[in-house]
Amino acid sequence: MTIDIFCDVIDNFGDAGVCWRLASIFSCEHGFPVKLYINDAETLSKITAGLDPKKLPCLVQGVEIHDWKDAETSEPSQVVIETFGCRLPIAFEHKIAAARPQPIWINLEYLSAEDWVEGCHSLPSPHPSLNVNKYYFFPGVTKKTGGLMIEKDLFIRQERFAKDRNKFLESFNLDPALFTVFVFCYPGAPLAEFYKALRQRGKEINLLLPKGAATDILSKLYEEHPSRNIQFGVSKMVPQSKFDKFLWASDSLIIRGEDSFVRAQLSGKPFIWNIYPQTEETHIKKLEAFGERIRPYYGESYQTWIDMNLSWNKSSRDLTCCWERWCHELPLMKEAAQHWRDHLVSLGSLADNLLSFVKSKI
Ligand code: TRH
Repeated sequence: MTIDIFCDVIDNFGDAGVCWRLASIFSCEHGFPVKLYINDAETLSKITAGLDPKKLPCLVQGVEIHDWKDAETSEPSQVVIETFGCRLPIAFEHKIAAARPQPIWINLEYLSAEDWVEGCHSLPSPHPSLNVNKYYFFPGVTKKTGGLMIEKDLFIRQERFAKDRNKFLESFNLDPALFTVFVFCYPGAPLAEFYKALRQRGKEINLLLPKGAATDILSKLYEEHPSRNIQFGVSKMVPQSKFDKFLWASDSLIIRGEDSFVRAQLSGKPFIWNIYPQTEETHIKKLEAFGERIRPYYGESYQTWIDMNLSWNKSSRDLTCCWERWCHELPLMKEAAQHWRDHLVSLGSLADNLLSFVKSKI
């Protein structure tokens, strides 16, 4: 089965991150020939080892990476995956409609825990002018969605990493005996409030941070208000295959967007989601919808989880107070995070669910 994946990078790393993860799973785990058409290989190169964005097309980890414009002169594969409604080149759409057997055309949507997703998942959408259907496939956290991307060896790799954790943290000059928080968030997050909360709590803590705008803001806060109880460990950006190590090494996670949000859930660690900001507080509705999904798994610690997460995504919560409760209830939330992970595993991996769906249409 040959597969085309189309990626239109809007901003940040998540569009490229989700597409690269899917392409890698199809190529490495299933051995399918995969072509990834992308409009911004420069961004992809920041999270992928061995990709020179100036030398396309190229083969990286079994994936054939093309500039988006190559699609104008290419024939469609048996499966075409449009991601996040990125709209394919018109000429390519016509080729899909004309090809026999007709390719299966999928639109892989953004992750959302909102109720409406279940009603739309896997539905066909007839093309307005061509004789072809596009099927909407939704990642999700319930049985009536496509589930989440989970590599087959993910948990074995996480277990193996445990013995290397201390050395990993020491490589960032962090004391592995201290409570460690991984921070990968947007620069607009309440970083000054967070830093104040850490100083007020006064307990020794490691902050593990990838280079970026949010880390620059926190570093500046540290320079202005040095604090002996806070240790900074700053890392350069690493290939996506190594990103999970940040999560596995830490005791609490602050993550963002979509792909790191998923990886945090799969790590089984307590996490705070700095959701991608949207107009009219649409992102708050998404956060609260996700909260309702995890509520049964978090039980009495749910209120602490949602208050902490709301404090990171809107100003109506006292972050210092939420942080105190968060640290106090960490053991409860760690247990809940692991129950939630078990639930996600029970849904099956998105790649397998997508392949089963495709086979049902052939
Ligand atoms: O970078 P993001 O904010 O991407 C966002 C989201 O995808 C959002 O849904 C989308 O609408 C918006 O972009 C346009 O966050 P996300 O989704 O966590 O993607 C980050 C990716 O970068 C993820 O795959 C992990 C990867 N990464 C690395 O591989 N190495 C690194 O060192 C770091 C820091 C990240």
